[in-house]
Amino acid sequence: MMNQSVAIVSVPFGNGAGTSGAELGPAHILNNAGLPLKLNAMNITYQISKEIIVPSQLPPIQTTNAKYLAEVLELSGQLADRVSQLVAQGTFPLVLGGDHSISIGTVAGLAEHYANLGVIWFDAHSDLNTEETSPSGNIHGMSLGISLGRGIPLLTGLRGICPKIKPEHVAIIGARSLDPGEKAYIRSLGMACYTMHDIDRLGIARVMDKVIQHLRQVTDGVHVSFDIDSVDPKEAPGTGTPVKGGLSYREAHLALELLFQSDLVTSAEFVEVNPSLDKHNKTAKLAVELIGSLLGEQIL
Ligand code: 5AB
Ligand code: MN
Ligand code: MN
Ligand code: MN
Repeated sequence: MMNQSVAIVSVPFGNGAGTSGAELGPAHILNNAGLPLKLNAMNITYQISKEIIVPSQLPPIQTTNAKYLAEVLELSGQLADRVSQLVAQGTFPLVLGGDHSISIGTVAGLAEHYANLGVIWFDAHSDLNTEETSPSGNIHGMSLGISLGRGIPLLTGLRGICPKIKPEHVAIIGARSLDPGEKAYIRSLGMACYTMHDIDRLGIARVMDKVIQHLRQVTDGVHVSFDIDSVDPKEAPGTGTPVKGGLSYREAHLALELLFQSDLVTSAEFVEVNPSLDKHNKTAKLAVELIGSLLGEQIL
């Protein structure tokens, strides 16, 4: 049983991604795929927090290679405020994206409460690009790096805490598409990055056991940042940057079931559901099912 009340925050923001549509994710997860019904069936207490107001058409900020920086900056500040308030109120923040750039705000809000925040980053990608290494200029491919203090100072310096998280408190799970600059950065820091190769060899249960055992010793809170593209496109077709060879339906569920059992997780976000690219709302429904597993849904 979840012993905390869940606070759902909708963030209909898609400007951090190269393909539009992720901004429709929260409405589809809540209304079409029925997240409230799932939580009711699980007897989870929850509140639907006021939707974040998404900025648009702000005066541009000059950058070398970061699209919609002004919008991402404004959004991140708002979301950080909200997440920080929700933690202060004792609720469990459940943030619905939106593209993965929103994690910049989520993590900034969490960092005000956790000096040693753990982050489990489920993703086909590592989102560690800078303006210099990014092939696209899309900020959703830079967001984990920004929380680590790498890249655009306006974003890394948000709320006066930099870095928000430490590399030894991060675990990337499901990676299979890394850019050269990201690989070099991961290697140079010796950051935990469980690729699909590692998951094939060890099995997802052993990977999760390692991650949980390590984070239990070194962190004071754990945030799960779940990019739906970590799951194989057969199960999650509705996402902007799909990569074949991802987590199976059962691997994704088992990973989140084990995280529930660990009792370590203090917040979560589910991002990159893109209803415009989806088939029969399959990906939004998958997100609802996965949220169920993370919050303790039992098979028996
Ligand atoms: B996502 C790519 N590495 O930087 C880039 O979906 C893709 O949040 C980033 O993981 C994908 O543009 C960002 C090629
Ligand atoms: Mn991502
Ligand atoms: Mn991704
Ligand atoms: Mn993506």
